[in-house]
Amino acid sequence: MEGKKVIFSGIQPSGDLTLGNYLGAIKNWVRLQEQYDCYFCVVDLHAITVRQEPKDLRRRTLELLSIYIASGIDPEKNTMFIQSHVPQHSEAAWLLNCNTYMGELSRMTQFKDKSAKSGNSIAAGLLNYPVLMAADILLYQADLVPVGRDQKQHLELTRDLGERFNNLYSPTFKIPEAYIPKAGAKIMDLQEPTKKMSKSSENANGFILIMDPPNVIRKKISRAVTDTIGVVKYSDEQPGIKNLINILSAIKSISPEQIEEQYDGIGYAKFKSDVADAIVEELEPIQSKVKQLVSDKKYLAEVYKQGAEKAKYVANKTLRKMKKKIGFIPEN
Ligand code: ATP
Ligand code: LTN
Repeated sequence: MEGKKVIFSGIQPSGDLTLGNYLGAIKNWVRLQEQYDCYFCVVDLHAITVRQEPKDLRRRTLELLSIYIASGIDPEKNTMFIQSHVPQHSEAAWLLNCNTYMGELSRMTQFKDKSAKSGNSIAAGLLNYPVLMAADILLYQADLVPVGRDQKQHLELTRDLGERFNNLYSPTFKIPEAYIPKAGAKIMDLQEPTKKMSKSSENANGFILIMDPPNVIRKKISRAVTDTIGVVKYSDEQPGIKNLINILSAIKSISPEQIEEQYDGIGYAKFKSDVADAIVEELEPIQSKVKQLVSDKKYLAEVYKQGAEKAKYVANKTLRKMKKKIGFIPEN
């Protein structure tokens, strides 16, 4: 592991995962695991910024870990863990919070969107959440953070907070870069292709879940909104088709231009059925592995315990430095 650059990323166990989460994040993690020292976290502390039913949170946390493993992230080579098992994240978040401005948090697009949906009782955690995300990343001295495009703004804040601390005290944190994939960076809603595909969307036809059965995937793709132009072209005037091209491009690792060429003169029905086949082919083996893994609680426990042990060691090293520099008396 020594000498390898460090990657940190995480997903919240706050709902069922979509094809957007898979193509924007997980699929790239699988690619990156060979070259980097990777930490992949199930960020359960983030999930409680919105109300969670305890039994659903428990089930989803283990299902998410199973999805990581089933997608091809090797527990032997990577550190996979559950955020709440490593209390250093919460502690570092508090320290960073004291150097974060209300203004910069209330400007975050995701906060504005999500708080608008929360009515009058907006949890303070929803505002503070990007500080916890910064703590996640900075504690591991991460070089790269592979995420979808919607997280770019949070990454910029992470960099600002890291630099601020480094300047205020002395160099403590590595300043991380976002790693945003070319093809799957922003998968759009199938019914409203100008909106991000999101698990919290009201119309289930707008998203594909990683665990959707093949017939459901085929139905959702065949109903995906397109246009009346009739050519498979990668253009902003055809957001529905552009989204389907992005999906195919991310799954098959071929460029949008190649897809345009391949479907020159071919109609939407055939194109859609090929996109659906590609998704099914990609997700089916993952689904069967997830089903196996979720019932193997003992194995999952081995993975997350081992992961937390390694994560705690690394996180604690950074946290100790932070506390010392701030002026706290070391315990020993
Ligand atoms: P919600 O959709 O409920 O707002 P979310 O899916 O954005 O939540 P997470 O589950 O934490 O939040 O996202 C995990 C990762 O998936 C992040 O890296 C995020 O950028 C990525 N991601 C989420 N949606 C998409 C999408 N539609 N396209 C590409 N990447 C996405
Ligand atoms: N905020 C992210 C999830 C997240 C994350 C992280 C991603 C929490 N901590 C650290 C990368 C690195 C989101 O997608 N909602």
